[in-house]
Amino acid sequence: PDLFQAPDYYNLDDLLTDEHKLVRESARAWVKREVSPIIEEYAQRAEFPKQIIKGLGEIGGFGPYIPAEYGGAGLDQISYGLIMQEIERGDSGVRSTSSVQSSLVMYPIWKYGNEEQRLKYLPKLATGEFMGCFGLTEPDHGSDPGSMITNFKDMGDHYLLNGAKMWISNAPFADIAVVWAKNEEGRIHGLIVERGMEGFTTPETHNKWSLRASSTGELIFDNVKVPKENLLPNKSGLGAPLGCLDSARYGIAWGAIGAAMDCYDTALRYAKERIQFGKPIGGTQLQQKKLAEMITEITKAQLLTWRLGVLRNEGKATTAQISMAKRNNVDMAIHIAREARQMLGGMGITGEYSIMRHMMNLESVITYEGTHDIHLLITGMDVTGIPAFKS
Ligand code: TGC
Ligand code: FAD
Repeated sequence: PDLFQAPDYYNLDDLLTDEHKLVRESARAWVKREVSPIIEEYAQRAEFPKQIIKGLGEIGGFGPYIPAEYGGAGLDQISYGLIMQEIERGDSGVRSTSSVQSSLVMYPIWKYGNEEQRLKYLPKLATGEFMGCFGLTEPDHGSDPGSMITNFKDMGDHYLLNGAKMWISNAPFADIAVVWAKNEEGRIHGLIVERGMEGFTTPETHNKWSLRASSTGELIFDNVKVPKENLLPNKSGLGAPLGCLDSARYGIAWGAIGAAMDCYDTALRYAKERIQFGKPIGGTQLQQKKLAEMITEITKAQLLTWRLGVLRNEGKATTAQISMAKRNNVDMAIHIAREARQMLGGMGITGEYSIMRHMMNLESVITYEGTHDIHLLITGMDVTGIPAFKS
């Protein structure tokens, strides 16, 4: 059984409303019931468990902050964060599906789409009847998406889309893709591409050692005719996809805390029960150092993220503040996963425990949505005013 107990060392629950706690409890109970018992098997098989899609929608995992009139849960940013924390406590790959659907598919349709597009897609995305993916990264343009080459031409009654995207979460089974491409003037726009359009294929990426329970693929556009009404009309330029990333990265900052909490909780439990040299390993100074540092780092990350949530609720959080939290928390989680894995000795490398899966998953999380380096450079640019990544 899933025995997980969430640490709350600084009584952070006192900062939450009853609604926050209710939302978190329902997500936590669902993860214990529907995700934890099956996820290891799906990760080992490198398969996304599609049967959880409906439940993910029911706990607010798809569009938690999208208004109820479009089928979203209409929750605030703290509730959104808490849902991500609970889902990633189960598995980063499942949280990826939730992040992509919510912040990278529903968010741009809500913010940059017109009313017809919102009504056509958002309610079905909120329940999981439609699944979406987000195509920004290309084989030759990852950290620097502004240099993308995927493009579309105005053919009068439709657009003609050509190019390729790589490393796209949910691509192999998504019904729709929000694709970022340049027009003939080189301006970036978002287009909704639907499965079944001629010339559009989504081959799966195999042999990942990380995020194995998430399905990743390519998006290939070979003269795809996209109807004109599928262009997102209300924002263009690189700022449009970057605006979606703000929302997804914020969710990841919370999600990483969930993965770290699960590793800490598992290691603490094990350390109290595992006897070596006649006493629990948790009674040794070396293992206590690891546990004490873990709970300290989790608590710091919780405070950082809670404050960021308040700023987001007030509409005041900056991109650089979000970068700091994403970078700090994912790094924190990956360190905790590595230390926790060692605390379990040989048992730590097996699928009997969740730690090694979290550790491998976090290698993707520290890379996607802006690498660890890129977020440091965003902070560097923010404090100096000089972008170090540009020539
Ligand atoms: P830069 O010149 O800084 O900016 C270009 C234009 O965008 C504006 N802008 C923003 N607008 C809205 N929100 C933001 N957060 C914005 N940040 C910048 C900016 O004002 C400018 O506007 P304008 O009108 O002057 O044109 O752009 P740059 O090319 O120098 O790049 C900056 C950099 C490196 C920080 C950016 O490219 C970046 O963040 N790169 C990382 C790429 C990345 O994160 N890719 C993620 C792909 S999606 C993914 O990984 C999903 S994983 C699945 C899951 O979530 O689980
Ligand atoms: P590169 O940009 O080639 O970077 C390689 C290395 O160089 C990194 O260490 C990087 O930090 C470093 N580097 C780059 N530029 C600089 C610089 N100026 N200064 C110093 N160091 C630098 N993308 C999507 O669009 N949609 C998705 O759904 C999606 N899902 C993903 C799922 C998974 C499992 C993975 C692994 C990736 C996913 N991505 C997705 C892509 C992800 O966002 C990119 O992998 C990421 O942005 C990095 O791009 P890259 O892999 O091309 O690495």
